[in-house]
Amino acid sequence: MTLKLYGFVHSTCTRRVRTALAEKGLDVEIVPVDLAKGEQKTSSYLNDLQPFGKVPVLQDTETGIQIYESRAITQYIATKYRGQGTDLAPPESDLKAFAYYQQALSIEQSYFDPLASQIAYEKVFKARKGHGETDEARVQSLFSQLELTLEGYERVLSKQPYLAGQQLTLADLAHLPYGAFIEPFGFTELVSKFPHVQKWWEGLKARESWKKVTA
Ligand SMILES: N[C@@H](CCC(=O)N[C@@H](CS)C(=O)NCC(=O)O)C(=O)O
Repeated sequence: MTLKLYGFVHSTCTRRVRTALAEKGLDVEIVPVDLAKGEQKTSSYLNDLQPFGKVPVLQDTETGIQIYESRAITQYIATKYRGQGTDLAPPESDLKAFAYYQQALSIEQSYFDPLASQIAYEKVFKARKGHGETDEARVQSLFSQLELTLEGYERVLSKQPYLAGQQLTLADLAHLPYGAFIEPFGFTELVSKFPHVQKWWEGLKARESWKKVTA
């Protein structure tokens, strides 16, 4: 198989990549990396695959390219397979669309991911890593900050269906793994306060790609 993905199938970042692959209708060989056993911290993994000891990593035997960071991987997939499956990112040559796409990518990484991933850490990963109990006051504070963030999303999404404009892009899909992860801890309720955000969110979750990844 042309594409090999080192990852842990249920990990949020691996799911981000698998969603983009599914949108493109691409098959991938998953090479399991057992995070619980610390396989991502072995010296061969750190030296040969991912210097920071994280998943996922994509190897493309056709181009010889090996790349890590889930968002960079999805951009690579969107660019290499432009014209196949869902178009996930505008080209640089479309100056306006590209500018708004970069803006949307930055929104997700700056305002959404830090809060959602910290909630996931407090509620699940903290205990799993032996770092202690959930700090519920911190979770509440993170959710309050996320509410202010979603107010911004509501302003954007009341004017256009997707974060970058009229078309779905990787910037929208990038929200799925952590958004779905924190749904049971209060995200579903929070989203329901914002009609345009809710429509956008439900639309993302209903995509065949996401259903495939979470099946
Ligand atoms: N920014 C990176 C984050 C990678 C990351 O944090 N991966 C997690 C799984 S979602 C991981 O490998 N955790 C294992 C560890 O930190 O030891 C990306 O998007 O790929």
